[in-house]
Amino acid sequence: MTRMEKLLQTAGLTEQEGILIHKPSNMFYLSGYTGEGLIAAGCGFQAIITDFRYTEQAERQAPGFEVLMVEKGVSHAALAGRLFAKHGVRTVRYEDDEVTVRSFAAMEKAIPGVEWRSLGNAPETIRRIKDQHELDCIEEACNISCKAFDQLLGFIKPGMTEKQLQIKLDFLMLENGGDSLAFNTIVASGVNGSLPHAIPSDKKVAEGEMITFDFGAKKGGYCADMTRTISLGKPSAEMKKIYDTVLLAQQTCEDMLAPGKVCRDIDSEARRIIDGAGYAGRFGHGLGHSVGIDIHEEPRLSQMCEDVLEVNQTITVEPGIYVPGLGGVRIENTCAITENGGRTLVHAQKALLIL
Ligand SMILES: [Mn+2]
Repeated sequence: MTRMEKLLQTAGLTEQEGILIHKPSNMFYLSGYTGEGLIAAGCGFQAIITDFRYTEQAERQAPGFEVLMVEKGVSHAALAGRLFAKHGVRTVRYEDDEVTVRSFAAMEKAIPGVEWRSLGNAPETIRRIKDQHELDCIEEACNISCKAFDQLLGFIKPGMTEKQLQIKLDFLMLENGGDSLAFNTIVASGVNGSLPHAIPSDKKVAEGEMITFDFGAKKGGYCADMTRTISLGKPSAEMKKIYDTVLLAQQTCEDMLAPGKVCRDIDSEARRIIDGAGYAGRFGHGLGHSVGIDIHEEPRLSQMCEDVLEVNQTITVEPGIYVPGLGGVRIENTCAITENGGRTLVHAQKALLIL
């Protein structure tokens, strides 16, 4: 069964219903196409609607899809409307979490006389379970990221700026085979470590400081996500205690990963360890999230998520402690759920590295 057929099945599509896909990550997942435009599909038909710049690319990337090119005065939606009319579509299911109010108004005008219904999370539901090719891409992206980080370690010296370290790490990820970056690299040194999503700055890294790196390469359309905190010289007793606590929470929760485990319970365990060490309120984000074409996918390891882990899902385990005025520590692995438990795809050292 193709991914598109699986989607039609998951969405429970009837013969009178059609689907519009606007979200780039869903378009890529369903067709392999990475350009602009949209997918219009239904029972017995599937088309990519795009403009002159991408028609040849769409034909190459998405064999099996009809490629329709917009012309002057005929919009993407109008072309979809013609296709739907030809196949007797009366209800259009669309991504109401992606289409803006303005483009929805334009779609209603261009495709008159049909009923509009949400597609819900049908594509994202299928995307939760990764196939072998997807797992291989994510693992390769993680391997590239680890290799880049290993090479970065020999480069880090007191007096360098966070920005210099970010540029070097980004370069190394691309040099080691990354197609692009999964997200903007975070480098946070010393007191900046208390900002979970710090932007690399011109601050110089200094002896006695910890430095947190949160980064990932993208390979074959799939993301890696990893975080390591290292110490430049001997850390203070307080920062060492924070590191040991985060490491214990990370390892304990990674060891808990298994099919059937409730996401919230794993997040609770990290909170129990961190709160118990005296850092209640200093771990203000979820423990983790799934990773795939997008850097943040479902399910999440958080207090809000009662989903149960399943085989061939990916999940990050990334506890942190953030103390304003002092600093912070986060340690993160991307893992795959197997029948036997969690399998980390990130093999960089987790024990405190003192440079
Ligand atoms: Mn993450």
